[in-house]
Amino acid sequence: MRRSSTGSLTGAVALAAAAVITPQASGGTAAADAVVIGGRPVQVSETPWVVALASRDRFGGTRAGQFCGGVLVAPDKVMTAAHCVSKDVLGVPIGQVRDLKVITGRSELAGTGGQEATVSEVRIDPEYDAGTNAGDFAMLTLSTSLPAHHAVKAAGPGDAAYTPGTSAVVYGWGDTTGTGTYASELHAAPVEVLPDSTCEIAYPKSIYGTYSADTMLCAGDPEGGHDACQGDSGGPLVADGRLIGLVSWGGGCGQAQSPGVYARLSAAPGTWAVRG
Ligand code: 4AZ
Repeated sequence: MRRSSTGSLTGAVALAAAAVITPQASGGTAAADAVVIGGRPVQVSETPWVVALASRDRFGGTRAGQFCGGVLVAPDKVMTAAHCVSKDVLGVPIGQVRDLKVITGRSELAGTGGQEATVSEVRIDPEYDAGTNAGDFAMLTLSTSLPAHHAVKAAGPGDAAYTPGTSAVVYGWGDTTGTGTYASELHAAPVEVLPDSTCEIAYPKSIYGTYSADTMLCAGDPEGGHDACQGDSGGPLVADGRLIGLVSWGGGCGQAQSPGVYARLSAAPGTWAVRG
């Protein structure tokens, strides 16, 4: 989640159950989200469901316009965080971002590998609350389909992968240091699913958001050092080969007392049919 330099949440996204993107001119720039702390470079060929959201118009061309992560959940469906497609992040309403792309099959953002898919539709969870960060889910429909085996399976409600103590991996091109060092190569960091009580204690109506296990999942490194960070938002948290979360928010990056908060996959809108 992007926030102002004072650490408070900025702006609110106008909610729409479904907004069809229409090409329109856009101008100006907005700061990008970015990160993975304590990770290692990985090849997206091993994890073809990890995708980058990009707009060169909004974020410039040096890192192919990457500003968030996403995850392929069906041949033509990409899940990301609702806040990633908010005006707060984009600087303009999503419908005005005419060059929104989903980059697949490219580990190195400076390279030309893989594909850049266009997006035909953006849906935001109608329950998304930009104040608390609850329901931080969005679903993008791609104009072209990718191979079905590139999609990841999602963990349904009650899946053992949500159990605290489970080892998980978070993926992204975001900040690798917490000080604005954006990765140009995809990184992955090991974290563990933490008890909800850990995030309830860390984030009781905090300036960053309010933790609620209804739609959020707590994960991190109890000792600090491994975490998602700015620019990783919308990207996948995977455990036992199944998608359990999307990078959503947290207080800073990589600090033991401030775990990462993820959108809990099992709480995504039922009509989106993203269960494994
Ligand atoms: C962000 O600003 C962000 N450490 C994402 C994840 C975390 C913190 C910030 C979790 O996009």
